[in-house]
Amino acid sequence: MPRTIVIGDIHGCGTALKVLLQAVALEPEDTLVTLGDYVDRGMETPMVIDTLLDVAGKARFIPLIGNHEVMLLQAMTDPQAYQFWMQHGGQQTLHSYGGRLELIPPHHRMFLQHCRRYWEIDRHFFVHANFRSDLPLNQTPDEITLWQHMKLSFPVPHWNGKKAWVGHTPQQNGEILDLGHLAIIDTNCYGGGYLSAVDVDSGDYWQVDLEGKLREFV
Ligand SMILES: [Mn+2]
Repeated sequence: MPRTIVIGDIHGCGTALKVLLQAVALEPEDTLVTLGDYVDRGMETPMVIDTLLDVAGKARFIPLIGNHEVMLLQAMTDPQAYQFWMQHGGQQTLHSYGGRLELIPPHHRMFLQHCRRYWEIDRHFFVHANFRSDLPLNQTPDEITLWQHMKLSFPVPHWNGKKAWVGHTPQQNGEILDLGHLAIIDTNCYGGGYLSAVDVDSGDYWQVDLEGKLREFV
C-alpha cells in the first residue's frame, strides 16, 4: 500500500531531516507532504532545501509554504519586509547562505516560490497553520492558513469531513497533539523537541531530535 507521510516544521534542522527521511524510507509510490517553515531559526537551511529537492526524485512530493517562506520571499524585494524577517529567525538563514540574500541559489529560490498553500486528499487535508471549519481552503485568507496559531482554541471539525494536519504552533513538550479531527505536528525540533513524520493512514510516526537521535512508534 502506498503511504502518505506528513512532516512538520523543519526550521533549518537539516541533520534531523536527513535521519528522519532515512527512517521513513520513502518508496516511489509514497507521497510526502511537508507543512512549510523549512527556513529560519536553525542553522542548516541550505541542507534542508537540498535534502527536500532530493526527495522529489524518490517519491511523490508535495511541499507546502509556511509563513517563514513568505517572509523570506518578501524580504527579497521589500526593505521593510527584510527588517521584519530579520526579527523572526531570518538571521540564521541569511548567515547560512553566506550573509546576503543574493547568495541564495536560484534553484532554492525556485523551490520556495513553488510551494503550495494547502493540499487535500480523500480523507485528509494539509495546511501550514490553521483553517476555518466553515470555509473551503481556497477561500481562506493567508492570515489564517499561514499565520494564525492554535494556542487558545482549536477549530471544530472541518465541514469537508477530513482530518486536518497542521504545523506552525510548536508543541513545547515535543509530543504530537492529536484531537482526532486535527493533528498539530510542529513538535519543536529547533527548540529542543523533535522533528516528526506521520503515516496519516496507519498513525505510525517517527521523531528525531536536533542531534539526530531517532525514536519510532511503528
Ligand atoms: Mn510557521
